[in-house]
Amino acid sequence: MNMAQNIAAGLDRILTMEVVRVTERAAVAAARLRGRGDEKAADQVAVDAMRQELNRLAIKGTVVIGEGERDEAPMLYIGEEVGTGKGPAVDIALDPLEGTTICAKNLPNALAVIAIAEKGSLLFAPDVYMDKIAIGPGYAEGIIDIDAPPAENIANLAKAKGVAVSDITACILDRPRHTKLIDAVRATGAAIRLIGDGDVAGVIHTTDPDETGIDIYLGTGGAPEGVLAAAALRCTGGQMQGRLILDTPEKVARAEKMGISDPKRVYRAQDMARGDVLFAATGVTDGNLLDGVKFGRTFITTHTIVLRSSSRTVREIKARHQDLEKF
Ligand code: VTB
Repeated sequence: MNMAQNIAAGLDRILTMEVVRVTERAAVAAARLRGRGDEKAADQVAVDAMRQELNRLAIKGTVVIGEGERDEAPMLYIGEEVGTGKGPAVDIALDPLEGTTICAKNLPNALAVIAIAEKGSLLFAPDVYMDKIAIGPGYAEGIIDIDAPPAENIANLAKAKGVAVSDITACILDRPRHTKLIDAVRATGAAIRLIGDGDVAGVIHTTDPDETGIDIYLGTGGAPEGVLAAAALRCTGGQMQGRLILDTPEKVARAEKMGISDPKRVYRAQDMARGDVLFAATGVTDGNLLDGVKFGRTFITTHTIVLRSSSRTVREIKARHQDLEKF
């Protein structure tokens, strides 16, 4: 395939480089408010910063996963048009600060995150919970099943990895709703890393178990975060299944309005993020895969991963920003 065909086949590859600035900028803004105990303020500055930078991109973008419905989020709301308007029509899922509480407490793995996909190819997910299961690349399709008991999924994974069940670590959000799940996983002998927030990072961590120590992600978290994580897995490889938790007639109706006709459907990563997808995340606080923003006396450093599904390239970009005025 020559370059022109490559571009025609998916997203403009130049975007892979351009998108880095978007998450870098949001991460730097949020990092200035690390450890101040003020989630709202940290989120707000990240949203402002991300939006400013996004509006410089040569795209005709529509936010499909954003800060909320138009009436509840003044900026980066679902449906907001972003970019210069001169460029490819794309859909965007974003979370300028994934893990607002993590950032406010200055704990690991807060991220600024964005996914860009061809128009119409990201799941239009309502802001409800999603049951999720994810593992990294290199395993046969079908070794995990969202409907199987956790012990079965963990045993299958251990077997496929060629290790004992006790060598497997699952990542689970530390929530009372997960008490049963946690007990079931502990009963297998596997280890659990309980995280306070940030399940986009939790899912991504399964893609590099040697680096992160996480083999499998289990449990319920936000559906929008599920779509973002699916976009990342599409690029790195790995398997994910998610099912929306539509446990009231109101939620079923809301989902229906967004085009979801089967409330019990199990979505795989490739159903949540189809076609060519770009994904970028910059560390806000230090984490297992990404360093947080560092403020030097004369420069700022950022650490970003940028992924693209069509080429499956994983780029890590460590940037030293010396013109501090730009932030
Ligand atoms: C997760 C996590 C987020 O929400 O999706 C979680 O990734 C789920 O909701 O960072 P609850 O907090 O209600 O359990 C966050 O923690 C916050 O958006």
